[in-house]
Amino acid sequence: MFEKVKIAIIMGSKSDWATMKRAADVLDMFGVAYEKKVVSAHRTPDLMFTFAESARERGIEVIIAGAGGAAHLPGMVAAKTTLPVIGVPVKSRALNGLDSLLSIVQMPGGVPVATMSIGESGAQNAGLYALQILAISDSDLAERYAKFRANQEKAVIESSDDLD
Ligand code: RP5
Repeated sequence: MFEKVKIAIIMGSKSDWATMKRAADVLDMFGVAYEKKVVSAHRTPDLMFTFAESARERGIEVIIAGAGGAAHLPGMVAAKTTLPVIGVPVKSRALNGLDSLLSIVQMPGGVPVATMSIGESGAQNAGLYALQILAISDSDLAERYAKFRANQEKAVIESSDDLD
C-alpha cells in the first residue's frame, strides 16, 4: 500500500532544488512521502493558486515553500490555504538571500509563514519542522524523531574526541 503524501515541497524555480533537496533528504531519511513541484508566484500565478487551494483536499498537511529574491511564494500560498506553510529563503545570487529572508519573514499579521534560516540549513530545518508537525498526531514518528535528536546530541558530544 502506498503511504499517503502529507507534505508538499514547492519552490519558485528549478534552480531552488539544490537548496530544497535538503528538506527532501530529511524526509527521505525518515521514509516520509512527499511531493515536489516547481510553482512560481510570478511566472505561474494561476498554478500557485490552484496548488494552494487544492492542497488540503488532496490530503496535504504541511507545505514547505522555498523561493529566492522577491520571494513571494510562501506568503501567497499561505494567503490561499489554512495549512501550515514553512518558508525557506533561498540564497539569491544578487543579495545572498537577505532579500529572500525579508520577503518571506515580514508577513502582515493574520497570515503566518514559519520562516526558516537562509539556504541549506533552512531547508533542512524545514524538513525537520514538517516532521515535528506530523509527529503531533503520529506517535511512531514522534518516537523516531526523538531518537534522531538523541543520536545527534550523542554525535556532537563525541565529536570533542576528534579535536586535535
Ligand atoms: C525566484 O527567483 C526563484 O525562487 C529563484 O530563487 C529565483 C531565481 O529564479 P531563476 O531565475 O533561477 O529561475 O522566483
